[in-house]
Amino acid sequence: MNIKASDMTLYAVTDAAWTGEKTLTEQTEEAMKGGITFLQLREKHLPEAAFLKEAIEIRDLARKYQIPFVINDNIEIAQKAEADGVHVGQDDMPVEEVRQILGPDKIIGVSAHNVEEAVRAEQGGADYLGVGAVYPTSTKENTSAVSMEEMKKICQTVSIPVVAIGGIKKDNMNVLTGTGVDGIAVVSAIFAAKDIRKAARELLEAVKEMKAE
Ligand code: TZP
Ligand code: MG
Repeated sequence: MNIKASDMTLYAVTDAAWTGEKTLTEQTEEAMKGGITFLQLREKHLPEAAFLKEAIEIRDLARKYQIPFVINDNIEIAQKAEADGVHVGQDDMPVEEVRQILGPDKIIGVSAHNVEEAVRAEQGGADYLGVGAVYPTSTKENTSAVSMEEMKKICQTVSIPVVAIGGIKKDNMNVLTGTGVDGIAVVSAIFAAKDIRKAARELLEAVKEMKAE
């Protein structure tokens, strides 16, 4: 499915590790009110039934706020919850297979770390790419750094939207200026914030400025 590059502006990835007083669904709604433009549900620890329940709840929110919504890795949950699509990494099911299962109308995002992976993903039917890590991050284990030179090359080479990920905050995203990325994907910069709505709003402003530079 063709997605709008503008949907990539502020891409939020959930992390249940940060849920304290508020539930993940409440946190997610706050992020939507703050202006996120895309949402990925990334849930690594829940048993299937609980995962599905959560996915359905968040799908309903995503529809209410009209935000594209994908599920990390789990194609079955994505189908059962009627999500808009899935996001897969290099070690997950190949994008061609995912496309065969989901058909042309669903969104498929792929993580890429270099031009070769980016081109392969695009040729295989990916709708957008997540590229990183821009900075080291404690949110995900075993990430390796992508240089901004490589980021720029990827953006110049593929024609699908590219979103940068990994350790990105309001005050350090300037490194992406001029790379051609369509937006940023963040976990902790939104979900670890005390005021999630405000954090999302400020990030959105900062990305728009960065893209305009
Ligand atoms: N993929 C590459 S880095 C990363 C993922 C899921 C984690 C990004 O989290 P944060 O908290 O925005 O650094
Ligand atoms: Mg994965």
